[in-house]
Amino acid sequence: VNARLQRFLFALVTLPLLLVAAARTQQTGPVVPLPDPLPILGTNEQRVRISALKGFSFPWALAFLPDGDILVTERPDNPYVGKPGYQPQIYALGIRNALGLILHPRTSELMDAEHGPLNGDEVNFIEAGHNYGWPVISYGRAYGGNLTQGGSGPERAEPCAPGMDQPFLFWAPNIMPGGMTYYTGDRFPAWKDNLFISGLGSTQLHRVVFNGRGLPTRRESLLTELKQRIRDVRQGPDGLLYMVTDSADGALLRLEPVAGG
Ligand SMILES: [Ca+2]
Repeated sequence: VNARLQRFLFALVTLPLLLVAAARTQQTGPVVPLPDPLPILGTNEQRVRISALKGFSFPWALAFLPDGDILVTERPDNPYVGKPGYQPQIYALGIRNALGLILHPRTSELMDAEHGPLNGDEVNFIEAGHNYGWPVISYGRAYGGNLTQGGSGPERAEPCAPGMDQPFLFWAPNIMPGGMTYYTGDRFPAWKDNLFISGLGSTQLHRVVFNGRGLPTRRESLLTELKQRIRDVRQGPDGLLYMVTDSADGALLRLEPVAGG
């Protein structure tokens, strides 16, 4: 374990809030408390490798996305514990660069918002032992425009394969998701139980509306006039929405309903 990683882990043990801030500068994902209660950390940090975690014992579980393609924890009930050919830390497979990672506030289900290549951004409900497809299948294509080739596209031209989960939501063109929040507050009654995803390259706050059975029915791009990369969106204890923009002159934004509007 290199010194950098040790410092990283020490910070995680002692200063979880600072970790979130520090992690953002390393382009890592958010820390999400699990119900059991164990923290889970998503990251696309290439330099934090699973192999670097061997021999390190944690008082709680971690989840890493070392190359943006798998999610791992050290929970003893992980689905791949004892299975030949699999690292026991693996929780789910086939996840690509998940910058958004939350627990659904009503069901405690783990959800990710992840970047596809050229198109194919996704939101998934992450279940233990499931495979979410990358790099085999995707609704995106290679950055050069080819469906599969070029090293950046999926392996298969068709976007589905046996044993691999379809995304709950996908986008073309991409919204380039940052953070995500499922709104349960009372300050925006029309937005209750909507999903909000911050858009980085798409410079928007993306809203997803669901029907009574939780199926997506409508999508809307908000705040596009700001022309700001929005790094994360959260619901505050006051029921308002807070966002941080992603730039050298970044700002913390609070979204409030207009009186009488
Ligand atoms: Ca997928």
